[in-house]
Amino acid sequence: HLNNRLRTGKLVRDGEDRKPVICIEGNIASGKTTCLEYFSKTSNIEVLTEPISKWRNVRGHNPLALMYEDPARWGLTLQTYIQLTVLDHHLSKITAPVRMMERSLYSAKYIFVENLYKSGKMPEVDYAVLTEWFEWIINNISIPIDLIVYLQTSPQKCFDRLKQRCREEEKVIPLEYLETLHHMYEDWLINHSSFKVPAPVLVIPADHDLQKMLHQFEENREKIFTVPR
Ligand code: DCP
Repeated sequence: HLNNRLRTGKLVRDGEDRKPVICIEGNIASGKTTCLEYFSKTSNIEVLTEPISKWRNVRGHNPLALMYEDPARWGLTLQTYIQLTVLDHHLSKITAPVRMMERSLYSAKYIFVENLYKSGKMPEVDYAVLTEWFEWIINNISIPIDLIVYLQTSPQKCFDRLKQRCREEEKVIPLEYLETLHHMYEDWLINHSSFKVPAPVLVIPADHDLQKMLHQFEENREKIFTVPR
């Protein structure tokens, strides 16, 4: 989709039209998919959910399961592939007046890759290679994001939901893993104490039951869709 260099020198999407892009961020099982589904049913927007099916099956392999089995061996494999599939989403042509997507290239790096490295589960050379890739991408390709909607949860709530949904690969996830990811999200999007935040952040408390969550999404509709560009 890339055929063009703008004045910034960065590659841009083919037929770049600068429609608003909203990224839904939050811990594992924070309810991102529910949020995307709600807005896809009630508005004229394009919704891109995470390509998790690809992460579970790339030419017959399951890098997501491998990563949970042995993060030190397979973390790089999974995260390289995630970076590719998420970049592909960022660069695909927007098919409605607004795009809403699950997570972003930024959280893949600033939360998941950083966590693997900082927790001693990713060798330094793997981290260095992923970081070189990430920095090349953000320095050379335009990845516009206009708003981050942060579904703010407690790690315990995510843990409960994780148990309920019972995804095979995720059975090994302990509460501590969700606590670490939570603190990394908070440092990034709330405390502004880790990495650059690429867009304004709207926080939605997301520990509530489904009915209350849908109500809150509706209450925030105006704020979400009148995002300035
Ligand atoms: N994952 C990962 N590294 C990333 C992104 C995701 O290891 N860079 C893993 C974490 C989960 C799985 O992929 O095991 C899916 O994660 P998400 O939280 O993105 O998707 P959910 O389905 O959990 O989101 P939600 O329940 O909020 O809809």
